[in-house]
Amino acid sequence: MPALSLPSALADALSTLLGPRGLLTDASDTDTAGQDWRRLYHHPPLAVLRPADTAELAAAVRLCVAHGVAMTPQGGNTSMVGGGVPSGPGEVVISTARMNHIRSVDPVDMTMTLEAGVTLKAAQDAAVAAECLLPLSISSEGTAQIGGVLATNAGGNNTVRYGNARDLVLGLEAVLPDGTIWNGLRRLRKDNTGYCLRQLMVGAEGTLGIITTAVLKLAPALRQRESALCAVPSTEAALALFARFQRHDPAALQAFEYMGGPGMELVMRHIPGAVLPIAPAPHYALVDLATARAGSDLRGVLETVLEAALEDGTVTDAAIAESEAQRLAIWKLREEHAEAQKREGASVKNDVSVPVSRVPELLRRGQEAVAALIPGVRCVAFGHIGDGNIHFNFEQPVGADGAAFLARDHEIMDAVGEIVRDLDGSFSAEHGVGQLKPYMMPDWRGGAELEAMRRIKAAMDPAGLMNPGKVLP
Ligand code: FAD
Ligand code: 2HG
Ligand code: ZN
Repeated sequence: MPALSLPSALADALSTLLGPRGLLTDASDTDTAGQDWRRLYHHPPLAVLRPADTAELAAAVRLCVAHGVAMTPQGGNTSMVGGGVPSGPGEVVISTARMNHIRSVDPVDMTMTLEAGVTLKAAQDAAVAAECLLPLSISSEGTAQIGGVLATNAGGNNTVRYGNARDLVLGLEAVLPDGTIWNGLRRLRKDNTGYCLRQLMVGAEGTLGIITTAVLKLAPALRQRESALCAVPSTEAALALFARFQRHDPAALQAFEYMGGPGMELVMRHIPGAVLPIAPAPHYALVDLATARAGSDLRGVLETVLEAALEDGTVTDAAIAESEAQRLAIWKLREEHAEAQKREGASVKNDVSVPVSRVPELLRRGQEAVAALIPGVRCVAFGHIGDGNIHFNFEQPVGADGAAFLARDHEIMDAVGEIVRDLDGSFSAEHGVGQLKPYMMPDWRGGAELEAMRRIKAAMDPAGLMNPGKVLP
């Protein structure tokens, strides 16, 4: 039976170690820390630990281990799968919020070294100030922290060009589940020295330890950027447009995003200031071109491809951003999809990926399957179509009971999952497994793969106190 309050000896030791700013036990603080972004889970922790640095964090972990208290690492708490909140009572949350220093940005090495609690937006801004680019972009970047972004191997809008978070990590420092500090803060492009611990920590969702500092790889600053919002008649047409840009100038593509009509309607209904620059359409593609080269004719590339597509009906309407403000306004329509969907009511999310060419079939078959299960369900599909990653979400029928709809989440996820499997895809593309999807692991990653994961977990966290109830069933 887990404790309902911090054991007093542990409370005293943590209080001495962390001080009043580093140990929060008020109900309002623990309540917030126990609630996930989607409001699917709510287990207030016994306390929120907010260490100021790696040494404090490691000492706090050692104290928790000595008292047998489970720990949930938490960054910005934007997980879509309940990863950053406890999976039950009796845990503590270890927050990296105070470990938020950017230690250095090096435009020669093209790296930045920063602590886990730096928000992704602050990290991007620091890179820009040094005339570089941190090429990771997600809608939650103002809140999500580097530790959380790495722990989930976040993807987002620029994966199509630069890869996922994993591809940007050169070095890491982490506190292992027993409180040992592992310093792997190297910034080498080549370093083949045994098992790659940093890549094991990336994507482990905090089950193998807590990332405290990272060295990230930077890209050259962008000199020019062009964006367009296009109406397309079908998902096949969206893919055809993607293929044309790839053929015409693959190096220019920075992002290629898909939005269905219903999701866009929700954005227009719920997001103040959202303006659709073209007539409403059944499907939309957002094209983003960018270059670090001087004197490139990006606008020419955009116009050439769009003109041909408009001529043969691949695109039915398009708005090209004429200023940075217009560019941001177009992107806002895409970035606010998650928030608009939340405001509309209860939704079941499927963060799935399939080979890019199979996206239209996925969307067609998936919609049919879920509509047959729940008449009146609303399909809100959008996402990173250039990576084959669709947020294949379903909103409760109008007027339906939200809780009753959410109670059928496994039915919906499994109906979609069956089709995803048939198309050689994945049930978890970029958001991770968290506490929402461990039940799917035996079916999808069973046998040797899951067994190897269990052995790694047991070797690194024999007491099972680091983020229990996440990833592994
Ligand atoms: P948290 O939510 O705090 O934690 C996430 C996981 O990482 C948890 O398992 C937690 O225990 C662990 N963790 C946190 N910090 C550490 C650490 N220092 N060391 C070890 N483990 C740690 N994801 C995408 O991939 N692409 C998107 O485009 C995208 N868009 C989003 C948009 C919105 C509006 C929202 C709410 C979420 C979005 N996400 C997206 C999901 C989310 O995964 C990302 O926001 C981000 O990667 C999580 O960062 P965080 O700091 O909030 O982590
Ligand atoms: C995005 O791409 C995020 O906007 C959130 O990954 C997706 O709400 C979602 O399902
Ligand atoms: Zn996404």
